[in-house]
Amino acid sequence: DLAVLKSKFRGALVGSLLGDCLGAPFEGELVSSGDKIVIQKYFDKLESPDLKGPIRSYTDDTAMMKSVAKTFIDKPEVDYTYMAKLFVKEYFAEPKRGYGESIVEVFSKLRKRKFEDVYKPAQEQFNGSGSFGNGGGMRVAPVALYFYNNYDAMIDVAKKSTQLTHTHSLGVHGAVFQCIAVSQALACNPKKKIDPEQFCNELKQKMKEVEKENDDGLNLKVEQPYVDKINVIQHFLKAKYNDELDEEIGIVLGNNICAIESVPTALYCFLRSLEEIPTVKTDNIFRRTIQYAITLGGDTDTIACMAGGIAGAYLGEEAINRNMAKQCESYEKTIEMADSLYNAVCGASNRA
Ligand code: R7I
Ligand code: MG
Ligand code: MG
Ligand code: MG
Repeated sequence: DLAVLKSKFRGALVGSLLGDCLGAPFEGELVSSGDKIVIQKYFDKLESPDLKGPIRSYTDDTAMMKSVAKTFIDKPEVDYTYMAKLFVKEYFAEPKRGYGESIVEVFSKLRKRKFEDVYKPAQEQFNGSGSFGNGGGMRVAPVALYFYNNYDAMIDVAKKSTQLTHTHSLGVHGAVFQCIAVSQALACNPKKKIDPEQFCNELKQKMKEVEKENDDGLNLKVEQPYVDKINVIQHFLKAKYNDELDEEIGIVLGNNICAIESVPTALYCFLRSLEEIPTVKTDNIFRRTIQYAITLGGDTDTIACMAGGIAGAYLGEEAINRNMAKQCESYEKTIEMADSLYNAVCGASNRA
C-alpha cells in the first residue's frame, strides 16, 4: 500500500529528528532513577498542545542525515563527492551542532584538498584505522528508504556513504546494522505486532553475511561483534523488564558514541518498547521508544535518533504526536524531505 509506505518514509525521518532533538539536552548525562521521573514529565509536557514551537534544536545527527537525503534527491545516481561537499558545507555553515570531536578533521581536510580523493581523509583518522564512532549509523535512515526495494544497493550505499567519514569496520558495519534495522521495520505491517525474536533472527542472518569481511587484521575481540550483540539483545529481551536491568544494558550493550556500543542498544530500545515499560508511562510505542532510549543516558541524542528512526519506519508518521513533533526544529522540512525521497522512489514517473 503506497499511502502506508509514504507515511513510513515520513515516520523514519521525523522519528529520527525527534530522537535527536529531544534526546540532545540529555547527551552525556548520567541518568538516575530520579531522572526517569524528570524525563517522564518532560515528555508529558511535550505532548501538550499549549506549547509553542519549534524550540528544540537538532544536532549533527540530523544535519548530516539531511545531506544524505539531499544527495539522493538531487543526484539519482549516488554522487559521493556531492555528499561529501554537502557534509562540509553544512558543517562550516553551522559548526556548533555538537559534532564528534574527530570528524571535524575530516571536514577540514576535504575542504583543504578540494575534495580530490573524498575517502582519503576518513581513512587517515586515528592513525589509519579510521573512526568507529556512531556517525555513520545516526545519518543512515535515508539510505534504507531510497533503496528500500534494492537490498544489495542499499548495503553498498550504506557502506560508501559511511566511509566518507568512518572507515573502521565497526563504524561501517554499525551503519549497515542500523540501515538494515530501518529497512526491516519499513517492511513490517504497522497494524501487526512485531515478533522481536524473528526480527533479530532475520537481522542476524544478514549481519553474518556483512561481517564475513571482518578477517582483515583489525584485532577485533570477537569475530562477528554485531552478530554477538544481537545475541545479547535477544538474551535481554527474554528477561522480564525491571528497573535494574537498565543499568546492565548501559554496561553490556553500551550507551556511548562508539557504534558498537550504541547502534545495537538503539534496536534493543525499540524492541523492548513494543511492550509496556513500567517506568515509561505512555501507550504510544513511538514515544516509549525514544523516551526509554533517553532514560538509558549517555549518547542520548544519537541512540534516540536511531531508535526513533526504526520505530517511525515501522509505525508511520501517524504514530508520532504532532505537538511533540512541532517542538522540533525543521519538522516541516523533514516531512518535505521524506516526501521528496518517496517521490524519487515511488513517484509517477518511476512507476511506468
Ligand atoms: O562518529 P562521529 O560522527 O560522532 C558522532 C557522535 C554522536 O553522538 C553525535 O551526536 C555527536 O555527539 O558525536 O565522530 P567521530 O569524531 O569520528 O567519533 C566520535 C568519537 O568517537 C571520537 O571523537 C573519539 O572519541 C571516538 N572514536 C575513537 N576513539 C579511539 N579510536 C571514534 N573512533 C575511534 C578510534 O578509532
Ligand atoms: Mg548529535
Ligand atoms: Mg573521525
Ligand atoms: Mg550523540
